[in-house]
Amino acid sequence: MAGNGFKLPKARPNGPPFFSRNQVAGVLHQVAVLLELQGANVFRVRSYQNGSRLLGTLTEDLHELVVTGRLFEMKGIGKGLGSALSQAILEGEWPDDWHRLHNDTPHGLIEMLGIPGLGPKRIKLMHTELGVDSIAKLKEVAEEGLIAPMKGFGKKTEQRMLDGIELLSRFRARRRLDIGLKYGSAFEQRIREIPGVERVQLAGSARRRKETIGDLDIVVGVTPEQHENVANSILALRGIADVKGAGDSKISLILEASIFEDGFSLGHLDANVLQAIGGDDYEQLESAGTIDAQVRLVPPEMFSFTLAYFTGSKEHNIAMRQRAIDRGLRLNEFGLIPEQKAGELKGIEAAQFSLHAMTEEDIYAHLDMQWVAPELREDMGEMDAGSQQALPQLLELPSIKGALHNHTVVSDGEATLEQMADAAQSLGWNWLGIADHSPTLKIANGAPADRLLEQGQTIKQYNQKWAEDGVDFRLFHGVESDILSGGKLDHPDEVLKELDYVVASVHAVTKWRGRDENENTEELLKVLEHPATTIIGHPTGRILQGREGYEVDVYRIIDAMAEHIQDGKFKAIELNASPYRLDIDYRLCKYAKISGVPVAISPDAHSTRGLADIQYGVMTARKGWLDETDVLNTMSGASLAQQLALQ
Ligand code: DGT
Ligand code: CA
Ligand code: ZN
Repeated sequence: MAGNGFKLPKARPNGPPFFSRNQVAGVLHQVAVLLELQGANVFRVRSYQNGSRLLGTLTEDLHELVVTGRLFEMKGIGKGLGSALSQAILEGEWPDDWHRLHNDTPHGLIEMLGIPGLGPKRIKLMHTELGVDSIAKLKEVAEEGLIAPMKGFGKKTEQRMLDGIELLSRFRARRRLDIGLKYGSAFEQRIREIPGVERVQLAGSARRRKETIGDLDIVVGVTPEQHENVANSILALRGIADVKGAGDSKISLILEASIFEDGFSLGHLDANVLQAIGGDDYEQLESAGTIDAQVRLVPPEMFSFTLAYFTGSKEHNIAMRQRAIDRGLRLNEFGLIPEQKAGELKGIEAAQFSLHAMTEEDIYAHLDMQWVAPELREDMGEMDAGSQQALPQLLELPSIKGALHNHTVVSDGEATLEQMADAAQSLGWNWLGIADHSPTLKIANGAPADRLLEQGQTIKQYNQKWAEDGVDFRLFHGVESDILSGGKLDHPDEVLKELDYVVASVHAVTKWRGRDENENTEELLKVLEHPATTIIGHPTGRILQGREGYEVDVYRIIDAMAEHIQDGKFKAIELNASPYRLDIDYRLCKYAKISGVPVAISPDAHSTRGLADIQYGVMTARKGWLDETDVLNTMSGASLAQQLALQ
């Protein structure tokens, strides 16, 4: 998190200039913060802050300014600062007292800067008055109520700090899949551009599309001659906040948001989600966040073995290794080695006897197996299926023809009906479902019945027009109905019967979290009984890194859906594709599949851009073993219309 990049940058080897303007501006900002943490005189602090701001907005070349001496003529750059900067730019040396400032500041104080809304001034105060020198200590004194009585702090500030600590700890541990993939693909792309790199591939949990990522694992294939060059080039890539270790074949790094050329942005967030995930502090945390990356450099002939090993999961690897042992083979990150030939040799030494595998398919084939898609490598049945050539033909993004749960300006969406329909058509979809929020959900501007019905009329007109013009596109009209007390829907039956479908969702999460699993499940079963209910939306209510869902037995919900389907009804379970939710979980997808209950992948889009979240739904569906026939999103508009008419 913030704080990792808090150190003086190393001079680039081929200066002058030894530092870029951005680096110098960053250092001045750090010095100002460190001085503040030490309680230095405000004028001194301000001079560094001003210097940093000045450099940040400079239009002239800094090196040029130093060489010509014009730097000293600039307003706001005093003699002392001017000489320090000249020395840095021309000789690659930062002043000794800046080094000292870094060394003398307790690391814990710098770490505390990562807590949203907490600045150096307050940290300094708490340090002097309460001896707070780490996040752990801050938590302790805040919980004891010692912060609130301090002048200028108060109860609210104290609580905000506790919330901030909690939020920070969640973001430190893991990052969401979408964020992990953003960093992972940006980093992979940069490595790919380095001359001498033969192969590069993201491995680990990101490749397996887990819902959250601990750290990124990247495998690079490079010849021994190019090894050193490539390793050095990787270390020089932008976006690296810190190097934790650089050995012969492994580099451990911390990546930060400066890896993204166009900056880091999150896009529109649904109010419910934002609230659960930390409100306005969330965006600050997410963009100040970092992610660890482990890079392995291996010779090209070893690449597939290393890739397979670091793709994991650990459980899948163990099962694979056992299968190899049964065939007299030793499987590891270096190769697939006949025990007989390897004898006493260990590790990389033994790899000279490895069977050849230029692709992962080759490795699996050596073990008499079908190639297992990375998403399935969780030791959840893929070993058996793979050895019986019975793995599913996993769903792919281009097979998606539409999605049912999306919002417009009629409730809390950003885009109009027309804009959403256009966006769906540009994605190549044949249909789109609109399910705006129902009246009870005030936070999401839930629409009253008359506005909902009016929306239905507009949809009918568009559908008619498309049909007349021979355009293969249609809109379905639904609602995302809140589930009210007693398992009731949020509109009277005569309104509901005008709709093509209903997504029934829980939003009163606090209340639902206060009840037990059985009560919650019973209520969902009740909603499901209503003939208008088609889909249960985000069935567990979890927000990844935000909050746990309410307790609910989704297995029973799926069982009940299966029964309704046998009675000739049409019901589906939602896989909410928002990367904040991924709800239901991939583990439950497989259960829906074997129960014959269709999965509705829902981007839950609140803007045209939001439709693209379908990709995370497809990833999760694949991880849950789903093929084209298991999801309703691959149906043609005509057959979906037929099914919905069964309701
Ligand atoms: P993460 O980073 O927590 O999201 O999850 P992974 O799966 O990326 O795990 P990570 O980064 O600790 O290690 C990457 C892969 O390396 C892991 O999926 C399997 C492999 N691996 C790591 N440690 C072991 C181990 O002790 N035994 C085996 N068989 N494989 C391991
Ligand atoms: Ca990992
Ligand atoms: Zn919802």
